[in-house]
Amino acid sequence: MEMERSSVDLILQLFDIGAVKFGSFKLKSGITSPVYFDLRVIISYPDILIAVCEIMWKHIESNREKFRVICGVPYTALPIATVICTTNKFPMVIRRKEAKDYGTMKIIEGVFEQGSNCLIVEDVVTSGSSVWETTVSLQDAGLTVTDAIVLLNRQQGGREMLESRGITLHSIFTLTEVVTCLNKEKKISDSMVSEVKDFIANNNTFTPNPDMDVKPRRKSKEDATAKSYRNSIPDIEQVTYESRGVLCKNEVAARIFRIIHDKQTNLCLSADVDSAVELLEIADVCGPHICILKTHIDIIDHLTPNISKALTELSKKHNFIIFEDRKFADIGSTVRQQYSAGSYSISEWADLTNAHSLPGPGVIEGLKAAVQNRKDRACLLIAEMSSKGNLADANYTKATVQMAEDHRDFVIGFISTSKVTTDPTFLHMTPGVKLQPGDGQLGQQYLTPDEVICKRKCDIIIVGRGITLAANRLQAAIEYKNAGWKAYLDRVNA
Ligand code: 5BU
Repeated sequence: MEMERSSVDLILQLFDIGAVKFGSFKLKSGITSPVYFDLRVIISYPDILIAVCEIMWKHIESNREKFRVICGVPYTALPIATVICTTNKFPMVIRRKEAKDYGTMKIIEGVFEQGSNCLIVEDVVTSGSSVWETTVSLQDAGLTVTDAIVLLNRQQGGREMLESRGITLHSIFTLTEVVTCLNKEKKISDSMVSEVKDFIANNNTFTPNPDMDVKPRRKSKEDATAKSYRNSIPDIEQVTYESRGVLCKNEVAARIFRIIHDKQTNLCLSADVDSAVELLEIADVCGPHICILKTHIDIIDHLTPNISKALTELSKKHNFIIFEDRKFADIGSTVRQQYSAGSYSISEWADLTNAHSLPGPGVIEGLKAAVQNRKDRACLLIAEMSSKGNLADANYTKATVQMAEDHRDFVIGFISTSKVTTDPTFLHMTPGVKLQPGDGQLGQQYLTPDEVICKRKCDIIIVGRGITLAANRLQAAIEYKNAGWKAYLDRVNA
C-alpha cells in the first residue's frame, strides 16, 4: 500500500536529524544491528515532535472513548505523551522509573479512577519488555491496560510478546516500512534494505507456544497474565534476564534481574576470605563486575558491626546484592533467632540468604518470621549441591522445588547445578564454577561458566577461589564476568 505523503515526510525528517541511523550498532542485548533508532533527539526539533504526536494521535483518536488516561514509557516517550495529552486535552499519568523507596514515593503520579483503562505511549518497541514493565506498574496501581501505541515497531517479537499478554500494540511504522520508504527516496541502498530484512528475520525475541491459544485475553489480574506468559514459553532459557525481572513480584528477585541486565554480569563472587579488610577490598575492587557478593560471615576474624555497614555501603556504591551463604538447616524457631540475632545479625545487612529444605517448610516460616514483612529480604533453597557424593537426589530436589513454589513471597530461587524449574521468576545460582573444570579440593566439583549458563540453563555463576586465589583478582573477575555473559548471549541467541 502506498504510504501517505505526510508519513514519508516524517520518516525523511527523522532520517535527516539522525533519529534513524544505519551502520553497525551493538544493542543492549549484545546483538549487532544494522539500524538504530534514537528518538531522544526529537525534543530538539519541536516541529518534528509535534508531527510525531499528531500522527500517533490520529491513529488512536477513533478509539479515544476506550481510554481514560495516557502514560508514556519513561523517558523518551514522556514528552510525546505530554504533547499528545496537552494538545488533545487528555489526562495523563507518569510512571516513575526509579523503583526505589516505595514507602515514600508513588510509582504512578497523577489522578485516576481505579480500574480505568490507560493507553501506553512508546517511541520504539523491540522485545516489548519496556512496555510490559510499564504495564505491570500501571496494573499494580489499579489501572487497566489493553493497548499500547508506538511510533516504530522493530518487528523483533515485541508485538507478539505483548499480544500473548493481552496487550494490543498499534504501531505507526514498522522497520520494514521505514527502510522501504528510505530506499524509495534514495536515502539507503538496496543492499542495506536486504541487510535489515535479514536482521529482522534472524532476530526475533519471542517464540510462541504452538500448543497455546494464540490470543489469550488478559484477565484483570497481573497473576493471570504472568501465568499465561509462563504457559506460553517453551524455552524459558531464551528469555532475557530483563524480561524475567519484569515478571517478578518479589522485589529482591526483580532487583537481581535488573542488576544483571544493567551491569551485564551474571557473576556472583564468593568472597571466602577470613580477613575483613580483604573482604571489603575484594568487594570494592570487583564490585563493578558482579551482580551478587556472597559471604560466609562466620569465617571472618574479629567481625564488628562496622564491617557489615561498610559492606552495605559498597553494595550501594557498586550496585550489587549481598548474599550470606548461611545454609540454615534447623527448626523454624531456631533459624528465626540465628537469622536475626547473635553477633552476626544476618537479616540486618544481607539482602539474600539460603536454607536447606531438609527440615521442611518450617525453616522458611522461621526465616520469614524473623524479617516479618520486609520486602527487601529473600531466600534461596538448596535444591542441589556441587560436592561429590552429596545426598540431594531427584526426589529431594523435586520436593525442594515444591517447597519454593509454596513460599514464593520469600523464596526466589535455588542453589542448584542444573535448571530445576521452568518458572521464569525463579533464579538458579550455581556454585562450583571455574574456567578449568574438574575436581577441586575436599570434594568440590567444578563446571565451566559455559556449561552452567549455556548448557545447563542456570542463571548465575558463583565463583570463589577462581577469583580469590588469582594473582590479579580484578582481572579474574572480569574474565569470569565475560565468560558468564558470553554463555548467556549464546544461550538466548541460540
Ligand atoms: P569455590 O572456591 O568456587 O569452590 O567456592 C564455592 C562457594 O560456593 C563456597 O563458598 C561454598 O561454600 C559454596 N557452595 C558450594 O561450593 N557448593 C554448594 O553446593 C553450595 C555452596 Br550449597
